[in-house]
Amino acid sequence: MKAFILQLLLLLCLGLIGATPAMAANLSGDLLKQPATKITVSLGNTANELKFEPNHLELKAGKRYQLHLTNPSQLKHYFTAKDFADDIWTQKVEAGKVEIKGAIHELELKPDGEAEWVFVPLKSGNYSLRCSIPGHTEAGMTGEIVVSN
Ligand SMILES: [Cu+2]
Repeated sequence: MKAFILQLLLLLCLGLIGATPAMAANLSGDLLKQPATKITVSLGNTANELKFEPNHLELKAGKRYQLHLTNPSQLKHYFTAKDFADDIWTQKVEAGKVEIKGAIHELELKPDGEAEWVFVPLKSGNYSLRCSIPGHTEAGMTGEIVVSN
């Protein structure tokens, strides 16, 4: 854990001084060697119900996750958890043949869309998740992400 925190501090410092991605990747080597825990969250379902399945996630700070997001419905949906996104280190988001590196705040998934979000939660906390399409949060398309130490 101590090594992890040191690495993180280095990463954060490098972020501030504008380090090259290669330097950051080198320093985060140990984090990247950690096998990622796979979690799948479905945005909506085939019955077009406005909900996340599951709508409750329990994560550990300092662990690496591969969050597989899928949208099996006929509507577009958002995965919006901005406070959570502020408190994680995103390694990448992969969608189709594109990999996006760096901080991500929100993802929109079109019908039949899929994306992988690989990240490490940095802090414990309770974070809210919602779909920010008008009417969807109100209809119950919400969730909770709990990060513990
Ligand atoms: Cu939605």
